[in-house]
Amino acid sequence: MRFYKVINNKTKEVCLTAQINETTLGGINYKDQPLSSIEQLLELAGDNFTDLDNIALPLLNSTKFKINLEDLISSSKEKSGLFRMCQPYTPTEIWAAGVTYKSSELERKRESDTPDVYAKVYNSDRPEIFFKATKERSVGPFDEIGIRQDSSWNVPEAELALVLFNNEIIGYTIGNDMSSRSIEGENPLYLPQAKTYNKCCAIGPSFVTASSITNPNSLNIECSIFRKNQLIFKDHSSTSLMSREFESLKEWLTKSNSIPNMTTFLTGTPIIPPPEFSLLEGDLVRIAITDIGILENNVVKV
Ligand code: DO4
Ligand code: MG
Repeated sequence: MRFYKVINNKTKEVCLTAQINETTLGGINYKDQPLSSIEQLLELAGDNFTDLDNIALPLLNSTKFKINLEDLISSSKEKSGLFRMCQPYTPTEIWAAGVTYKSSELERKRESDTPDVYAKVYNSDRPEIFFKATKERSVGPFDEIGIRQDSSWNVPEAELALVLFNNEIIGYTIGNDMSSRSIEGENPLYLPQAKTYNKCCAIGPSFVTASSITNPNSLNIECSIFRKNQLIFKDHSSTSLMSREFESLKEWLTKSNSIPNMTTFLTGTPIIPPPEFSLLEGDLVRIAITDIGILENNVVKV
């Protein structure tokens, strides 16, 4: 099942919805009250937290609240209308893995004065894992994402993100691991500054349960960038090209490291714009992943 969180702009009420069919979302009600979050649904699920679809289905059947997905996308984008979507849940901590695709390894080696560290990590058992963002540094669909004032070379990174609960992968979303290539390229020890700053990560638009994605290893990832309404970059790839297993990444993240429920784990990017490309303020980044949707954000300097 694919879940979205919807806010009523007037009353500020938040409602958890799930996709009923191609075009329609329905609110999830429990005892005639609307649920406001996936976290509430997980609480209801108790030990059956991996079975969210079956728990949500009867709660969805009795729904009175229905909204057209395209209308919700338009009103969220244009910041008009009664409803808008927001982050599908609260990402308590955001972590990320890097150099998990050959394309990423090749690009890091190109940008760096110390290329061998990237070749080593690509070929090692232990993956590169870094703390990416607190929830306060992350944004949702149609929010602004940041590029740093002190960075001259900035890119989005389109990534499949795992959502973890009780150390298990309970679902997926899209993550944009915004990155400064000039800062990271100067010295790999600057990685935390290249990766973590205000508005450095976008999450959304939906939370999709693990059981409703039959094969997370064959999802298409597409990234497009628009400047003044013109498409200036577009590329696509697939999670099938990843060099590591999602379960294994999760095992490495959780070794000697307790993570809170709803930790979100970005799994690395297969798409990197060419070296001459850098994001500018006002650009629009659109990331699409099969079965999850489209995550769209405008770029601002932070
Ligand atoms: O080593 C730098 C980070 C790599 C990364 O974020 C990625 O491959 O997605
Ligand atoms: Mg990345």
